[in-house]
Amino acid sequence: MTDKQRIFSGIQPSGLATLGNYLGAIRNWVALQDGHDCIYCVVDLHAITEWQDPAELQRQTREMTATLLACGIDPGKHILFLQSSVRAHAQLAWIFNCVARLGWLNRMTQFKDKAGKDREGASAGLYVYPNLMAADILAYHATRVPVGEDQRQHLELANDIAQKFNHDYGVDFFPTIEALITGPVPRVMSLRDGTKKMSKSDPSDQSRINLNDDADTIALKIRRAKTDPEALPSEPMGLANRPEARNLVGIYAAMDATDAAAVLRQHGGKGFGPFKEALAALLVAKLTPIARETDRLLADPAGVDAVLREGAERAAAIANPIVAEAERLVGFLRV
Ligand code: AQP
Repeated sequence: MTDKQRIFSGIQPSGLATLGNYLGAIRNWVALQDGHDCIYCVVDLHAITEWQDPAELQRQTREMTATLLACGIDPGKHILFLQSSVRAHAQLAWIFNCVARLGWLNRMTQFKDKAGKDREGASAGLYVYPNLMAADILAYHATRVPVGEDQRQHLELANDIAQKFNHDYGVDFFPTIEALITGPVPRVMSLRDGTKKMSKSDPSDQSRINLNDDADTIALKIRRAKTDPEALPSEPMGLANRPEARNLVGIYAAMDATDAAAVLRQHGGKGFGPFKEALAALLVAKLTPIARETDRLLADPAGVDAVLREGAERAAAIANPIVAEAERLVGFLRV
């Protein structure tokens, strides 16, 4: 690694990567490889904050890794690894559990969203998830974290933890983290409900485009995507209070590297039928090469595992000394 700014980001193997993960995170991760030292992590410790079938978790972990490689993550120049294989994450997270305040965690909206009405039934891991996320980043002294808009609150909490640690132990040890929230579509919404985020763990497969969907599946999901009875407006202002239309136009614009105004200049005034056809064609053209490459990589699971193994060694070489120093600062006796 060099003295370029260090980037850290992670993705949960809690399902197959979705179009939301791609536009909100992965595409950006690939672009950031120019000009930064990047550490990208498949975060299985985070995934088990909600129960995962063990065999599925293993399968999804390999598949997520292959998808990241197929999208263009370059493990030759950067680091791609599995969170549970670098123990430093869990070790630092414990220290952060003791630094973070309950009041801070109580404000986290993702916990409220994910726990839903059954807060008492949620795992303690889900509650302290942001502390582990802070540890993921700060174990590498990473300063820039590309995430979707929904993760901004967790990054603010990570900075609160870093500051309190520095203050409590009278040091200037952990750096300030900057959220990199970019891309024309900060939040991709469900195809079944334009007010809900597209999620890999949504029970309905029809709610999302998976990066491994084939052409027919993509076309069918887009054809069935919820819309309203009006024609498409000719200007972005006309998308107000039309969450499903706004979402589809936003996806089109992001996939075509343009903006909503340009999409509506071309498709405004018409019904959703022809627009959905054009959107499906665009998604098929951009996503099916990724699915093909993912399949090619998965045909050699040992090759995918080797990428993770080598990545874990390089990640541990950075994180272990930083976490050992944090432990020394806390006052753990090493004999
Ligand atoms: N719908 C989305 N729009 C934009 N960005 C998104 N991200 C996720 N969904 C969208 C971004 O993807 C990155 C990795 O996410 P994650 O795997 O850590 O967990 P998540 O945000 O909880 O994603 P999911 O798909 O909704 O997973 P589940 O269903 O397991 O909870 C993050 O940068 C996230 O912002």
